[in-house]
Amino acid sequence: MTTRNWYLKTLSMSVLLASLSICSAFAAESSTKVWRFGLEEIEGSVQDIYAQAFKRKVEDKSKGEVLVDIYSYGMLGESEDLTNLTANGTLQLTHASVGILGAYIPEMQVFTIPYLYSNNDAHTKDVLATNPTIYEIVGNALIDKDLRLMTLYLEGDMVWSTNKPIRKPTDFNEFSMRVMNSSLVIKTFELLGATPVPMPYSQVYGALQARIVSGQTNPVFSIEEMKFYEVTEYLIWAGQQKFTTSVLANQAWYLSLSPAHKRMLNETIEELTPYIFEQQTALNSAQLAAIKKSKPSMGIIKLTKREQAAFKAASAPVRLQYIENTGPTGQRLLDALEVALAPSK
Ligand code: 6CS
Repeated sequence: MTTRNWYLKTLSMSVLLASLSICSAFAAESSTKVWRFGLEEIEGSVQDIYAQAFKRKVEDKSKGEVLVDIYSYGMLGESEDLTNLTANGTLQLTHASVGILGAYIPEMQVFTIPYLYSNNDAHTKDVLATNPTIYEIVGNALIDKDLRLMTLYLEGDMVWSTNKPIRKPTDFNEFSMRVMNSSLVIKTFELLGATPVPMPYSQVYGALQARIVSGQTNPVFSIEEMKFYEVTEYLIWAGQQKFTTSVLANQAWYLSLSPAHKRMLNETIEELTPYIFEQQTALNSAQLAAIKKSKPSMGIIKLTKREQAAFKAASAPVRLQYIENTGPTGQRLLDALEVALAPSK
Protein backbone atom coordinates (compact mmCIF):
# COMPACT_ATOMS: atom_id res chain seq x y z
CA MET A 1 0.00 0.00 0.00
CA THR A 2 1.36 3.49 -0.86
CA THR A 3 1.78 6.05 1.94
CA ARG A 4 -1.09 8.07 0.45
CA ASN A 5 -3.41 5.05 0.33
CA TRP A 6 -2.39 4.10 3.85
CA TYR A 7 -3.12 7.65 5.02
CA LEU A 8 -6.54 7.67 3.29
CA LYS A 9 -7.42 4.25 4.68
CA THR A 10 -6.40 5.27 8.21
CA LEU A 11 -8.31 8.55 7.86
CA SER A 12 -11.50 6.86 6.64
CA MET A 13 -11.25 4.25 9.41
CA SER A 14 -10.84 7.02 12.01
CA VAL A 15 -13.90 8.87 10.63
CA LEU A 16 -15.92 5.65 10.70
CA LEU A 17 -14.78 4.81 14.25
CA ALA A 18 -15.62 8.35 15.43
CA SER A 19 -19.09 8.09 13.90
CA LEU A 20 -19.55 4.68 15.58
CA SER A 21 -18.95 6.36 18.98
CA ILE A 22 -21.47 9.12 18.19
CA CYS A 23 -24.03 6.47 17.13
CA SER A 24 -23.39 4.64 20.42
CA ALA A 25 -24.19 7.77 22.38
CA PHE A 26 -27.51 8.17 20.49
CA ALA A 27 -28.34 4.46 20.79
CA ALA A 28 -27.74 4.60 24.54
CA GLU A 29 -30.31 7.40 24.82
CA SER A 30 -32.97 5.72 22.66
CA SER A 31 -34.63 2.37 23.38
CA THR A 32 -33.30 0.86 20.13
CA LYS A 33 -30.14 -1.17 20.57
CA VAL A 34 -27.60 -1.42 17.75
CA TRP A 35 -25.51 -4.60 17.55
CA ARG A 36 -22.48 -4.10 15.30
CA PHE A 37 -21.20 -7.22 13.58
CA GLY A 38 -17.79 -7.30 11.79
CA LEU A 39 -16.89 -9.57 8.86
CA GLU A 40 -13.47 -10.68 7.64
CA GLU A 41 -14.96 -11.28 4.21
CA ILE A 42 -16.68 -9.27 1.47
CA GLU A 43 -20.38 -9.10 0.54
CA GLY A 44 -21.71 -12.40 -0.83
CA SER A 45 -19.22 -14.46 1.22
CA VAL A 46 -20.06 -17.22 3.72
CA GLN A 47 -19.60 -14.80 6.64
CA ASP A 48 -21.87 -12.27 4.91
CA ILE A 49 -24.57 -14.92 4.37
CA TYR A 50 -24.29 -15.77 8.08
CA ALA A 51 -24.49 -12.15 9.23
CA GLN A 52 -27.40 -11.27 6.91
CA ALA A 53 -29.43 -14.23 8.27
CA PHE A 54 -28.44 -13.25 11.83
CA LYS A 55 -29.65 -9.68 11.15
CA ARG A 56 -32.98 -10.84 9.67
CA LYS A 57 -33.67 -13.15 12.60
CA VAL A 58 -32.63 -10.76 15.39
CA GLU A 59 -34.47 -7.75 13.96
CA ASP A 60 -37.56 -9.86 13.38
CA LYS A 61 -37.52 -11.58 16.80
CA SER A 62 -36.86 -8.34 18.68
CA LYS A 63 -39.61 -6.56 16.71
CA GLY A 64 -37.30 -3.65 15.95
CA GLU A 65 -35.86 -3.33 19.48
CA VAL A 66 -32.48 -4.44 18.13
CA LEU A 67 -30.89 -3.33 14.84
CA VAL A 68 -27.90 -5.25 13.49
CA ASP A 69 -25.33 -3.24 11.50
CA ILE A 70 -22.96 -5.32 9.39
CA TYR A 71 -19.41 -4.12 8.63
CA SER A 72 -17.98 -6.16 5.78
CA TYR A 73 -14.26 -6.70 5.02
CA GLY A 74 -12.36 -3.51 4.32
CA MET A 75 -14.66 -1.14 6.23
CA LEU A 76 -12.86 -1.52 9.57
CA GLY A 77 -9.51 -3.05 8.69
CA GLU A 78 -8.04 -6.55 8.80
CA SER A 79 -9.17 -9.53 10.89
CA GLU A 80 -6.92 -8.57 13.81
CA ASP A 81 -8.51 -5.07 13.85
CA LEU A 82 -12.00 -6.59 14.07
CA THR A 83 -10.99 -8.78 17.02
CA ASN A 84 -9.46 -5.78 18.81
CA LEU A 85 -12.53 -3.62 18.11
CA THR A 86 -14.74 -6.37 19.57
CA ALA A 87 -12.51 -6.80 22.63
CA ASN A 88 -12.70 -3.05 23.31
CA GLY A 89 -16.48 -2.95 22.79
CA THR A 90 -16.62 -0.84 19.59
CA LEU A 91 -18.11 -3.87 17.83
CA GLN A 92 -20.43 -6.21 19.72
CA LEU A 93 -19.81 -9.21 17.45
CA THR A 94 -17.26 -10.32 14.90
CA HIS A 95 -16.09 -13.25 12.84
CA ALA A 96 -12.53 -14.37 13.59
CA SER A 97 -11.05 -17.22 11.58
CA VAL A 98 -9.01 -19.65 13.65
CA GLY A 99 -5.89 -19.27 11.49
CA ILE A 100 -5.58 -15.62 12.40
CA LEU A 101 -7.00 -15.76 15.93
CA GLY A 102 -4.42 -18.45 16.78
CA ALA A 103 -1.76 -15.72 16.98
CA TYR A 104 -3.81 -14.24 19.86
CA ILE A 105 -5.21 -17.41 21.49
CA PRO A 106 -2.70 -20.29 21.04
CA GLU A 107 -5.30 -22.98 21.96
CA MET A 108 -7.34 -21.84 18.93
CA GLN A 109 -4.59 -23.18 16.66
CA VAL A 110 -5.80 -26.72 17.34
CA PHE A 111 -8.34 -26.20 14.54
CA THR A 112 -5.52 -25.61 12.04
CA ILE A 113 -3.78 -28.93 12.73
CA PRO A 114 -3.55 -30.75 9.37
CA TYR A 115 -5.69 -33.84 8.85
CA LEU A 116 -7.42 -33.41 12.24
CA TYR A 117 -10.96 -33.42 10.81
CA SER A 118 -12.54 -36.46 9.18
CA ASN A 119 -14.48 -36.16 5.92
CA ASN A 120 -17.74 -36.31 7.82
CA ASP A 121 -18.37 -32.56 7.69
CA ALA A 122 -21.88 -32.87 9.13
CA HIS A 123 -20.42 -34.49 12.24
CA THR A 124 -17.58 -31.93 12.45
CA LYS A 125 -20.20 -29.16 12.29
CA ASP A 126 -21.90 -30.57 15.41
CA VAL A 127 -18.62 -31.01 17.29
CA LEU A 128 -17.55 -27.42 16.52
CA ALA A 129 -20.90 -26.02 17.65
CA THR A 130 -21.33 -28.02 20.86
CA ASN A 131 -18.24 -29.81 22.19
CA PRO A 132 -17.99 -28.82 25.89
CA THR A 133 -14.17 -29.08 26.04
CA ILE A 134 -13.86 -26.51 23.23
CA TYR A 135 -16.19 -24.06 24.95
CA GLU A 136 -14.42 -24.56 28.28
CA ILE A 137 -10.78 -24.28 27.14
CA VAL A 138 -10.99 -21.92 24.16
CA GLY A 139 -13.92 -20.10 25.79
CA ASN A 140 -11.92 -19.35 28.95
CA ALA A 141 -8.84 -18.25 26.98
CA LEU A 142 -11.05 -15.80 25.07
CA ILE A 143 -12.73 -14.48 28.24
CA ASP A 144 -9.25 -13.52 29.47
CA LYS A 145 -9.12 -11.23 26.39
CA ASP A 146 -12.64 -9.76 27.02
CA LEU A 147 -14.16 -11.93 24.29
CA ARG A 148 -16.85 -14.63 24.32
CA LEU A 149 -16.87 -17.64 22.00
CA MET A 150 -20.40 -17.79 20.54
CA THR A 151 -19.82 -20.54 17.97
CA LEU A 152 -17.42 -22.14 15.50
CA TYR A 153 -18.36 -23.28 12.00
CA LEU A 154 -16.92 -24.61 8.73
CA GLU A 155 -16.56 -22.50 5.58
CA GLY A 156 -15.33 -25.25 3.24
CA ASP A 157 -12.28 -27.32 2.24
CA MET A 158 -9.00 -25.43 2.23
CA VAL A 159 -7.97 -25.70 -1.43
CA TRP A 160 -4.46 -24.85 -2.65
CA SER A 161 -4.60 -22.49 -5.62
CA THR A 162 -1.17 -22.58 -7.22
CA ASN A 163 0.83 -21.78 -10.33
CA LYS A 164 2.00 -25.41 -10.72
CA PRO A 165 0.70 -28.91 -9.89
CA ILE A 166 1.60 -30.15 -6.40
CA ARG A 167 1.21 -33.89 -5.84
CA LYS A 168 4.00 -34.71 -3.40
CA PRO A 169 5.95 -32.80 -0.72
CA THR A 170 9.03 -32.36 -2.97
CA ASP A 171 6.84 -30.41 -5.44
CA PHE A 172 6.84 -27.70 -2.77
CA ASN A 173 10.61 -27.15 -3.13
CA GLU A 174 11.29 -23.48 -3.78
CA PHE A 175 7.57 -22.79 -3.64
CA SER A 176 6.28 -19.79 -1.65
CA MET A 177 2.80 -20.23 -0.22
CA ARG A 178 0.79 -17.36 1.22
CA VAL A 179 -0.67 -18.37 4.59
CA MET A 180 -2.63 -16.73 7.39
CA ASN A 181 -0.42 -15.29 10.11
CA SER A 182 -0.40 -18.22 12.55
CA SER A 183 2.80 -19.83 13.85
CA LEU A 184 1.26 -23.30 13.53
CA VAL A 185 0.12 -22.78 9.93
CA ILE A 186 3.58 -21.43 9.10
CA LYS A 187 5.17 -24.51 10.71
CA THR A 188 2.76 -26.80 8.80
CA PHE A 189 3.81 -25.45 5.41
CA GLU A 190 7.48 -25.59 6.37
CA LEU A 191 7.02 -29.28 7.23
CA LEU A 192 5.16 -29.82 3.96
CA GLY A 193 8.25 -28.51 2.16
CA ALA A 194 7.05 -25.05 1.10
CA THR A 195 8.21 -21.55 2.07
CA PRO A 196 5.25 -20.04 3.93
CA VAL A 197 4.69 -16.29 3.52
CA PRO A 198 2.18 -14.77 5.98
CA MET A 199 0.34 -11.71 4.69
CA PRO A 200 -3.09 -10.06 5.06
CA TYR A 201 -6.00 -11.28 2.94
CA SER A 202 -6.19 -7.97 1.07
CA GLN A 203 -2.66 -8.38 -0.31
CA VAL A 204 -2.96 -11.93 -1.65
CA TYR A 205 -4.23 -11.13 -5.17
CA GLY A 206 -1.45 -8.61 -5.80
CA ALA A 207 1.21 -10.94 -4.40
CA LEU A 208 0.06 -13.79 -6.68
CA GLN A 209 -0.13 -11.47 -9.67
CA ALA A 210 3.37 -10.09 -9.04
CA ARG A 211 4.64 -13.66 -8.44
CA ILE A 212 5.81 -12.73 -4.95
CA VAL A 213 4.07 -15.95 -3.91
CA SER A 214 3.36 -19.03 -6.02
CA GLY A 215 0.15 -20.11 -4.31
CA GLN A 216 -2.29 -19.62 -1.48
CA THR A 217 -4.88 -21.68 0.36
CA ASN A 218 -8.55 -20.86 0.99
CA PRO A 219 -12.06 -22.26 0.38
CA VAL A 220 -13.36 -22.22 -3.21
CA PHE A 221 -15.92 -19.46 -2.56
CA SER A 222 -13.06 -17.18 -1.48
CA ILE A 223 -10.88 -18.16 -4.46
CA GLU A 224 -13.77 -17.09 -6.69
CA GLU A 225 -14.86 -13.88 -4.94
CA MET A 226 -11.30 -12.61 -4.30
CA LYS A 227 -10.43 -13.60 -7.91
CA PHE A 228 -7.38 -15.65 -6.84
CA TYR A 229 -8.22 -18.08 -9.66
CA GLU A 230 -7.38 -15.36 -12.21
CA VAL A 231 -3.76 -15.34 -11.02
CA THR A 232 -3.22 -19.08 -10.38
CA GLU A 233 -3.51 -22.13 -12.67
CA TYR A 234 -4.46 -25.09 -10.43
CA LEU A 235 -6.96 -25.89 -7.70
CA ILE A 236 -5.67 -28.72 -5.50
CA TRP A 237 -7.66 -30.63 -2.89
CA ALA A 238 -5.13 -32.17 -0.47
CA GLY A 239 -7.61 -32.90 2.34
CA GLN A 240 -5.25 -31.08 4.70
CA GLN A 241 -7.71 -28.76 6.40
CA LYS A 242 -11.16 -27.21 6.44
CA PHE A 243 -11.54 -23.47 6.89
CA THR A 244 -12.94 -22.89 10.38
CA THR A 245 -14.21 -19.60 11.69
CA SER A 246 -15.51 -18.38 15.02
CA VAL A 247 -18.18 -15.87 15.98
CA LEU A 248 -17.03 -13.79 18.95
CA ALA A 249 -18.87 -11.30 21.15
CA ASN A 250 -17.60 -8.68 23.55
CA GLN A 251 -17.80 -10.46 26.92
CA ALA A 252 -18.92 -7.47 29.03
CA TRP A 253 -21.59 -6.60 26.46
CA TYR A 254 -22.83 -10.20 26.40
CA LEU A 255 -23.07 -10.27 30.21
CA SER A 256 -24.93 -6.94 30.21
CA LEU A 257 -27.70 -8.17 27.89
CA SER A 258 -31.19 -8.59 29.33
CA PRO A 259 -32.21 -12.24 29.87
CA ALA A 260 -34.60 -11.97 26.89
CA HIS A 261 -31.92 -10.59 24.55
CA LYS A 262 -29.37 -13.13 25.75
CA ARG A 263 -31.85 -15.93 25.05
CA MET A 264 -32.61 -14.48 21.61
CA LEU A 265 -28.91 -14.23 20.76
CA ASN A 266 -28.10 -17.78 21.91
CA GLU A 267 -31.13 -19.21 20.15
CA THR A 268 -30.29 -17.39 16.89
CA ILE A 269 -26.69 -18.66 16.95
CA GLU A 270 -28.00 -22.20 17.48
CA GLU A 271 -30.50 -21.89 14.61
CA LEU A 272 -27.78 -20.70 12.25
CA THR A 273 -25.61 -23.82 12.69
CA PRO A 274 -27.49 -26.05 10.21
CA TYR A 275 -28.35 -23.06 7.99
CA ILE A 276 -24.76 -21.89 7.40
CA PHE A 277 -23.60 -25.47 6.89
CA GLU A 278 -26.02 -25.90 3.98
CA GLN A 279 -25.30 -22.41 2.63
CA GLN A 280 -21.50 -22.80 2.60
CA THR A 281 -21.77 -26.20 0.90
CA ALA A 282 -24.01 -24.74 -1.80
CA LEU A 283 -21.89 -21.59 -2.24
CA ASN A 284 -18.63 -23.55 -2.58
CA SER A 285 -20.07 -25.79 -5.29
CA ALA A 286 -21.69 -22.88 -7.14
CA GLN A 287 -18.40 -20.95 -7.08
CA LEU A 288 -16.46 -23.96 -8.33
CA ALA A 289 -18.83 -24.11 -11.30
CA ALA A 290 -18.34 -20.36 -11.81
CA ILE A 291 -14.53 -20.71 -11.84
CA LYS A 292 -14.67 -23.61 -14.32
CA LYS A 293 -16.95 -21.55 -16.56
CA SER A 294 -14.87 -18.39 -16.56
CA LYS A 295 -11.51 -20.19 -16.73
CA PRO A 296 -11.89 -23.59 -18.46
CA SER A 297 -8.09 -24.06 -18.44
CA MET A 298 -7.98 -24.18 -14.61
CA GLY A 299 -6.36 -27.50 -13.58
CA ILE A 300 -8.46 -29.41 -11.03
CA ILE A 301 -6.45 -31.87 -8.94
CA LYS A 302 -7.83 -34.11 -6.19
CA LEU A 303 -5.01 -35.92 -4.41
CA THR A 304 -5.51 -39.67 -3.93
CA LYS A 305 -5.52 -41.17 -0.42
CA ARG A 306 -1.95 -42.35 -1.04
CA GLU A 307 -0.81 -38.87 -2.15
CA GLN A 308 -2.53 -37.31 0.87
CA ALA A 309 -0.76 -39.80 3.17
CA ALA A 310 2.66 -38.35 2.19
CA PHE A 311 1.54 -34.82 3.18
CA LYS A 312 -0.07 -36.17 6.34
CA ALA A 313 3.16 -37.90 7.41
CA ALA A 314 5.30 -34.85 6.55
CA SER A 315 3.11 -32.50 8.60
CA ALA A 316 2.55 -34.83 11.62
CA PRO A 317 5.24 -33.16 13.86
CA VAL A 318 3.14 -30.00 13.95
CA ARG A 319 1.13 -31.63 16.76
CA LEU A 320 4.24 -31.55 18.98
CA GLN A 321 4.67 -27.89 18.17
CA TYR A 322 1.05 -27.24 19.20
CA ILE A 323 1.58 -29.03 22.53
CA GLU A 324 4.81 -27.06 23.10
CA ASN A 325 2.85 -23.83 22.52
CA THR A 326 -0.13 -24.70 24.71
CA GLY A 327 1.00 -27.22 27.38
CA PRO A 328 -1.32 -29.67 29.21
CA THR A 329 -4.45 -27.58 28.49
CA GLY A 330 -3.77 -27.72 24.77
CA GLN A 331 -3.08 -31.46 25.03
CA ARG A 332 -6.43 -32.01 26.78
CA LEU A 333 -8.23 -30.09 24.01
CA LEU A 334 -6.44 -32.01 21.25
CA ASP A 335 -7.21 -35.36 22.94
CA ALA A 336 -10.88 -34.45 23.34
CA LEU A 337 -11.15 -33.35 19.70
CA GLU A 338 -9.45 -36.50 18.40
CA VAL A 339 -12.02 -38.60 20.23
CA ALA A 340 -14.96 -36.41 19.23
CA LEU A 341 -13.91 -36.06 15.57
CA ALA A 342 -12.94 -39.72 15.00
CA PRO A 343 -13.76 -40.74 11.38
CA SER A 344 -16.07 -43.55 12.48
CA LYS A 345 -18.46 -41.09 14.08
O1 6CS B 1 -7.15 -16.06 4.03
C1 6CS B 1 -7.61 -15.25 4.83
O2 6CS B 1 -6.89 -14.48 5.46
C2 6CS B 1 -9.12 -15.13 4.97
N1 6CS B 1 -9.82 -16.17 4.29
C3 6CS B 1 -11.11 -16.27 4.40
C4 6CS B 1 -11.89 -17.20 3.56
N2 6CS B 1 -11.79 -15.56 5.32
C5 6CS B 1 -11.18 -14.60 6.22
C6 6CS B 1 -9.66 -14.75 6.29
O3 6CS B 1 -9.07 -13.61 6.78
